[in-house]
Amino acid sequence: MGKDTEESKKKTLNIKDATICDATAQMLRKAEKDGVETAFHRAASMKACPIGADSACCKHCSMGPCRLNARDPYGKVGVCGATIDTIQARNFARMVASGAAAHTDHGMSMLDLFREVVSGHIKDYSIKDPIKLEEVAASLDIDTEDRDINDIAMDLYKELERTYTQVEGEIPFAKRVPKKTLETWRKYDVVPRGAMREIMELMHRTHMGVDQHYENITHQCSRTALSDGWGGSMVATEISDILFGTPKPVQGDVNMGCLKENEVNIIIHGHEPNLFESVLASVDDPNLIQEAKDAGAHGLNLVGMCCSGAEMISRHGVPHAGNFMSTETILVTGAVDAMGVDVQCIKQGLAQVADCYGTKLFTTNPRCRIEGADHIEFIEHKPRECTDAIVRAAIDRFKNRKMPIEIPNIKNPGIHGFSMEYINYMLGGSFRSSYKPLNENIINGRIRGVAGVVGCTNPRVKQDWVHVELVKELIKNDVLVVQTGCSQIALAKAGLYTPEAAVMAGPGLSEVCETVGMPPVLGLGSCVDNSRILTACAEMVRTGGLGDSLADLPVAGAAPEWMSEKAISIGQYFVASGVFTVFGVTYPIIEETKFHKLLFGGLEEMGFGKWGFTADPHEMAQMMIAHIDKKRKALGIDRARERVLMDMADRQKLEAA
Ligand code: NFS
Ligand code: SF4
Repeated sequence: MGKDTEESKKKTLNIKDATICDATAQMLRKAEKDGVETAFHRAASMKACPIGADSACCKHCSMGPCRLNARDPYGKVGVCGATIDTIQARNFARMVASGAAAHTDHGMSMLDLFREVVSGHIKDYSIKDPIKLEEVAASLDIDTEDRDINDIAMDLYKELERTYTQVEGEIPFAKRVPKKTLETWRKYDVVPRGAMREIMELMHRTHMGVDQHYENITHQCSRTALSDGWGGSMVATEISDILFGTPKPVQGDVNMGCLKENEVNIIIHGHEPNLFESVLASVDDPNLIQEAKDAGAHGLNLVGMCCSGAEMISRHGVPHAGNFMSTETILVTGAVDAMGVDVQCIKQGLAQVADCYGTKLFTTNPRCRIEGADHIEFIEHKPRECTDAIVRAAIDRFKNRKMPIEIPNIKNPGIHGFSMEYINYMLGGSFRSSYKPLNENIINGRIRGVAGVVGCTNPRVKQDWVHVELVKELIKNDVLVVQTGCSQIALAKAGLYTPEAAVMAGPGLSEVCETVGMPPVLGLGSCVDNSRILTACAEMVRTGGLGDSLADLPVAGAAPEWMSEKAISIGQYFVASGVFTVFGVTYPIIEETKFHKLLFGGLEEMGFGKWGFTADPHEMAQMMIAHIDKKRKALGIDRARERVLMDMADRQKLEAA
């Protein structure tokens, strides 16, 4: 009986309001027929805790947990006397610490791998992009002239290790930060030392009875977040490029139609590219292909999801089946023979769904095990042991498929794989490879500004809808959009990753796209590749004509469907770098409190960027465009845009006549 009442309390999911992804919707309908529950269903039946949503509670000690009132935030304080601003700032800080820890731990793993490859202990990987190695080394003042590539690499390793372990001094990539931005950071003492130190200090300061001034906590939030953006994440990107190749535009398919009924389907979902690279080697192995054929399959089909998938489509054109909110639903196809996961954004709910459909679910990283999933440890010194075993398990499951299979027949082709280096080359051409043409097009107004639209999907909002509406509105207004992670996949599914999508852009942006042959939306890869946006912005400042600091640039950022603590760390490092950053879904701080005012305005007055919030994509676009226009005006380039649009209108009239 208890179960019945529980069941009857469950709100039914309205699939039409849950997602605009047709494949996901089709699988949600099938899941309901099959009696299978997903995060969509759980979100519908579980209301978010209203006190937690406002960040109005503290459980940092056992005198509490203390609960304040969001409607009267200054009406009371915690048992220790902590005010609402302290409590919110500490909660926010812990999100930053956790998010930054995730990215920097990932980056540190990449760096460990790099060391082992360079020292010859790991033979399965090698330096794929020596040019990038030299460029990164040179950017850190490491001598590259007439030196052995391995010596340069070892020096680079030692230098980059400071990103994590350094106790005093500035992290290596602080050298990439424009001078005026760095001056602001130094003034407020937020230049990161090493990430480990910053995260440790932030955890210390947010302990009961330590830092109880929201402004002081916020500065340590900035320092920790910057150790992610210009530290851990940037190292992850640069090292992955050096080891696995710097992305260049490549054609790739997205969506669930990438699964193939007559092949052994293997999905890799997570964040670290090394696992994926080795599975790629496994599925290319003639012996394993033969084993698949012997089992009656036409071949092995490797497909990515989430961030490591976004990285693999960018680097190799490996097909991508969907973003975060589709990881459970894709198992409902019954066609996934094995799913291998490593770290981050792996729902525990996967185990249950995998079990329902007989999909073999494997964890591979010592940091992440899931009850009910099998664990095959991925050991970098012998990676193929793990990845071959995953492939064999998939073949075995293929042979014994019991479930009826239903694969949504939807596949969206597009061009992925833009990098800071390629944007350089693409716009400048091989002879004058530089950011000058980008800056010129911004100065003359064809491109109004640049927006980074990134981050997760979240079952509290209609999947993909906020991303897609926002990006369409931005490009219509001549804002060039760069993307990463699950947002990139949302727009690729909506068809915006083709050069033909340029017709959806405003007259100025579409002219640039047509001249260069690029889509109006550029995918840069995974969430750690947000660091590519920082590097590109720094390059725009260095190239000249758009101000002296990152805060001067006509750029803005958004994570319209965010859900993870990593997103908060990313948001804070963009804000601390000088960028106006808008989040959707919800914002975990009570409006009109002092801490809120600091994040949403006070920081900007100090020379940083600021936060913004709205759940509405159209309003979000207008906020970002207004900010871009404000920056254009401050740079004195607002008139140029009016002129160029007028010229274009004249020309169009002439053409029409
Ligand atoms: Ni970013 Fe990637 Fe996706 Fe969000 Fe998760 S996969 S690191 S956190 S959900 S974009
Ligand atoms: Fe309450 Fe203060 Fe303890 Fe937090 S730290 S639970 S506000 S007494």
